[in-house]
Amino acid sequence: MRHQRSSRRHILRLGAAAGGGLLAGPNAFAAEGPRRLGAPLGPYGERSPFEKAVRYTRESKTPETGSSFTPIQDSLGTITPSALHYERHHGGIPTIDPTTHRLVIHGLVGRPLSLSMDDMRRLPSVTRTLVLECGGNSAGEWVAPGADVQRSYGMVSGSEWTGVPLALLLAEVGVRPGASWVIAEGGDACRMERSVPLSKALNDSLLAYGQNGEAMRPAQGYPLRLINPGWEGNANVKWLRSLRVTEQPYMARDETSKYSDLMPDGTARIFTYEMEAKSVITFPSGGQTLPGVGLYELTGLAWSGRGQVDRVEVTLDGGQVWQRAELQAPRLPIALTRFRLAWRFDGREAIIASRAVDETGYVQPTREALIAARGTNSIYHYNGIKFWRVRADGTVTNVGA
Ligand SMILES: Nc1nc2c(c(=O)[nH]1)N[C@H]1C(S)=C(S)[C@@H](COP(=O)(O)O)O[C@H]1N2
Ligand SMILES: [Mo]
Repeated sequence: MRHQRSSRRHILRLGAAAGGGLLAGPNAFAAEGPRRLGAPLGPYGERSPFEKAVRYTRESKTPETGSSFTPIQDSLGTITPSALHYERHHGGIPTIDPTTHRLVIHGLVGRPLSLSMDDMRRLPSVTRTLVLECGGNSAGEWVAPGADVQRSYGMVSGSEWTGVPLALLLAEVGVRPGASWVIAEGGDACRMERSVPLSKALNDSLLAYGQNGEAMRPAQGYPLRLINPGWEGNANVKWLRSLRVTEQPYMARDETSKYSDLMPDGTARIFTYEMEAKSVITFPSGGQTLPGVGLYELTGLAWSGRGQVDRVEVTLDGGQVWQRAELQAPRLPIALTRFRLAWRFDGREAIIASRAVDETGYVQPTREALIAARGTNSIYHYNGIKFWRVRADGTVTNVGA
């Protein structure tokens, strides 16, 4: 497969392709007036007032229980600004004073602990860049492909998280023989609880307090949240107040009636924590319009809960020919991975899609293959290949709705 790059040929033809609009003439700076002094300095930064990208929030009669969606069509690179991280809460965003907040670690342990945030911050920490995706992201695609990438794929974000490895604290409290689960409980009104196998807790679970270089936002779980790398968003309990070491899973609401996957034969898969490889083209995507023929960057995001994205392949002809996109380096495991492909739109309809392959060799399935395996009642863990139609007039719609 040929690795297509932005070649010199593309660049040389750019001015001509854009109808001369990019050619700088002798009066290129004519509209520039005299320069005035700018605004003074400020204590906490704001983005430019010209920038308008916002989270989309579905209207709800119970606004405390809702979701908001990251504008991934406007995202650049691989880090989601904390202010645009998607949100999913089941009981509103609690206001927690970090000076009084405590994390209690108890149950089948030798020495139960109650830790303050100062205690947490004192301990050896690690930082990891990770993708976080709601298990219900793209749930609508099971039924009908969505028309807009933010609304159908925006419950995914990428952050740099800083915190204390859970393994370190489990060593401090001394896990007793027979223990095999850790039950995490949040401090919000819904009393969110999830069961985490001890093997995961000892492997890479993180008790995070930092996000993108500062304390995490209230919506993300301030002052402390559990991060389970690669696992469905729901298993990343926010506003963490208690960890109970047990012999058995808790069989909590959010791992039985919710966040379990109903299969075609009427059985349900439970504890399907891992998010499998997925990708989506964010430009061009539904609702956007290409202003004309010429050179564009086709781009999107790929990720896998199992490790690195090995490659992303893009089709421009509805899935007959696939070519490799360029992947942004470094490719971090379990992190958003941006892919890019220089693409010349020639004014003919193009049916485009991306397909991610992760380091385990897992290939993102087609929607048809996914539905053949899981039916259409699963709700969670949709990761089918997403097709967009770029029409001759440059408008972009979803395919198959
Ligand atoms: N305590 C608590 N933790 C929670 C939730 C919640 O409502 N309460 N929502 C979960 C769900 S369903 C998801 S997808 C993620 C969302 O995290 P975010 O809001 O930081 O994106 O948090 C999870 N952790
Ligand atoms: Mo979720």
